[in-house]
Amino acid sequence: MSLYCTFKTILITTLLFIVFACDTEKKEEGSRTTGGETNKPKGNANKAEVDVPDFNADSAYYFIERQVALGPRVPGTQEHMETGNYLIEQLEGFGARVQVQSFEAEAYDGTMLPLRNIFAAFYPEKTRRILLAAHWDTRPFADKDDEREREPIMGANDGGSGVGVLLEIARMLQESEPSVGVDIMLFDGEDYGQPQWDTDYSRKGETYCLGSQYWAENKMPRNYAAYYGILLDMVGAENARFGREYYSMQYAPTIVDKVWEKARELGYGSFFLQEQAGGITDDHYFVNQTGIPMIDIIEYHPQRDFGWYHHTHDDNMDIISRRTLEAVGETVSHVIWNEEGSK
Ligand code: AHN
Ligand code: ZN
Repeated sequence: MSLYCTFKTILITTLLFIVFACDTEKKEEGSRTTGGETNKPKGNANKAEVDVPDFNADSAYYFIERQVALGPRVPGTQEHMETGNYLIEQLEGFGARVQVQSFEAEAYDGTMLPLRNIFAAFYPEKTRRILLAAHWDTRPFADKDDEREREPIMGANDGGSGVGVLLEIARMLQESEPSVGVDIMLFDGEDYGQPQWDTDYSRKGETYCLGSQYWAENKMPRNYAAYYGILLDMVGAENARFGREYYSMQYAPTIVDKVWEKARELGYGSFFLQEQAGGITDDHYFVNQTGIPMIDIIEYHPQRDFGWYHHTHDDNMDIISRRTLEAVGETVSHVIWNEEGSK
């Protein structure tokens, strides 16, 4: 009798062990295929969440490569024109309703620039909407470099990365419908600001963010409103650090908290710093002036300023990291797909 019991106990223990071992193996397999060298708590911490489609960092990387391959996207050039056409085509291909705002804006030096803000609506019938944005133009000069300062930069990170992440999210939106509606705005003319060698400070107004400044004065669609917005700027460099940017904290502190908390939950707390960083006059500043609370996820370190490559020729594909793209893309998509729609 007691021998039988002991045998039974051993048998049950063995069976339980086998089941447990198989289960562990499955989980490890899962995290290996999704994270590579990473060890994030995927699949358990988020089980209570809705089904969030997978953000594919390889795909985002590829969308950056495509832009960079077209050349510097400097307003007024053939490369700029072709890239704009490429982006419109991609967004339409992902099922968005695309509207283009074409206009001319005066640069710091008086040059008239032909610009296009590209607006793509996903699930336009939904009333509660989130606005995602990035700038698609690149800087005409490398004024922080010590050579070829007057030649345009590649802008793999500054311009390319935000757009790359948003094109990947556009692909996911076609595949999987979230509860909220999503709009993607690609602003033009963000990076044509007065270069460092030009010391004429008599000019009035902000010389960066020409596209978002125009849009803030001429909304398209008319009376456009969103529940909140997220701007992505320089979100692809290796070892990027995102401080809590000052204007984001002024205009949309609860959105900053929501996004930073989601990043921490997903295991990306080392990218999204708890510290506050200074204010950046970026596209979100002008969107905020129109009453839409928008945050900026921007590589801007509380102590170290922008990334070391900023506005130099080092801003090319070599500094782009799939791990950073994944940290930002996965965080933003988890926020979106967990957002409740209007009742
Ligand atoms: C300023 O430099 C004040 N604003 C532009 C921020 C920026 C430049 N983002 C990307 N490039
Ligand atoms: Zn820039």
